[in-house]
Amino acid sequence: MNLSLENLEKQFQDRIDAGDNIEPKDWMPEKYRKTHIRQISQHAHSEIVGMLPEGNWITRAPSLRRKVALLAKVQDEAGHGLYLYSAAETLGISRDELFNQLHTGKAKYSSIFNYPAVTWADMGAIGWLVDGAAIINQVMLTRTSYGPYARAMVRICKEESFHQRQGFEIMLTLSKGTAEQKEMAQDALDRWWWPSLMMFGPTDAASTHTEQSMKWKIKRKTNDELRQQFIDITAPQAEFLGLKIPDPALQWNEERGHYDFGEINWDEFWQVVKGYGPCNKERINARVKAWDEGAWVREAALAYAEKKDSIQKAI
Ligand code: FAQ
Repeated sequence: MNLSLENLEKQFQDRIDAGDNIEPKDWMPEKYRKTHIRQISQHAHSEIVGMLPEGNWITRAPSLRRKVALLAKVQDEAGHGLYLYSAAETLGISRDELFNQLHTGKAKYSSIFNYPAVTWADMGAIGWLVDGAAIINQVMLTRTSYGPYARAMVRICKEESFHQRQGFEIMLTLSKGTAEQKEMAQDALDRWWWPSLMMFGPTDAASTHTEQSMKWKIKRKTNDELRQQFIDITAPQAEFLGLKIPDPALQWNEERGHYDFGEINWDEFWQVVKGYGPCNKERINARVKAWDEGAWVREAALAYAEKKDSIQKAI
């Protein structure tokens, strides 16, 4: 058997090309493992940090029904974070290290969560646009080549579609409400539209990882393809709501069979990614505070596990 690195890499690529899932104990190139740790952990951190803008509105939801739905959604996001941290751990990195990377700024999380949620309509816009964008990306990831990540995505996508609908329903209620409510919905769309498009990452030309990630079927579609898909689905929904997407260049292009759209402000995107967005500091401080204040819970859980283990051994 030829176990040279070159041959192992070729066999690995053959498996990917044949559509095999890669499982935790399978041989994999170090870069494949690292790319997955980076992407899955960025995704997990996004879910956990993503709880903050909405968590802020649970106590101020306008009715019991809205409160219950929002609470369930935010709890789902915690669950998504946990599946994803578990998937990342199968690649040989500890949960403590993953959190440490988030708290020290070594690991990224989605740019979108560095924007503030200032009105109730933002709960609608986040569900409709942010979860809507997340689903487009994540449906693709149900077919990603790493088994634990792909399987986590199947369940996450089911929950995300409930999230998207609860957001759309908030927008629908507001846009059919009083003039003031409709104005709130429009204002939320104005503020969340462009950051939602940025969630898909830089253009394909500026993306550092897309080419290799497509070869390894980590990604099945490029950033630009997914962004276009999101715009094509969302533009008619805005029309249905009677709201105007804040892009004068947005227009259906019969020839391309897609919507044309205006230039994204990439300077803003990179500023937010580098830590200079409106809420970056606030978000990280909130996560570090939660980690510090939760130390006693981790210690108690550990002490309980050790005690249980020693009783088990003594029997
Ligand atoms: N924000 O070469 P690429 C959610 C970084 S979940 C920050 O194109 P890649 C649920 C990228 O890391 C939302 N950084 O990278 C929810 C790389 O930097 P690095 C999260 C970004 O990985 C809803 C550099 O730019 N979803 O919302 C962003 O091939 C509501 C070059 O970029 C996922 O994480 C960004 N937007 O493609 C929760 C999905 N974009 O690491 C609560 C999984 C790019 O080399 C409420 N991730 N960067 O230092 C992916 O599919 C991919 O990682 C992409 C980026 C598509 C995000």
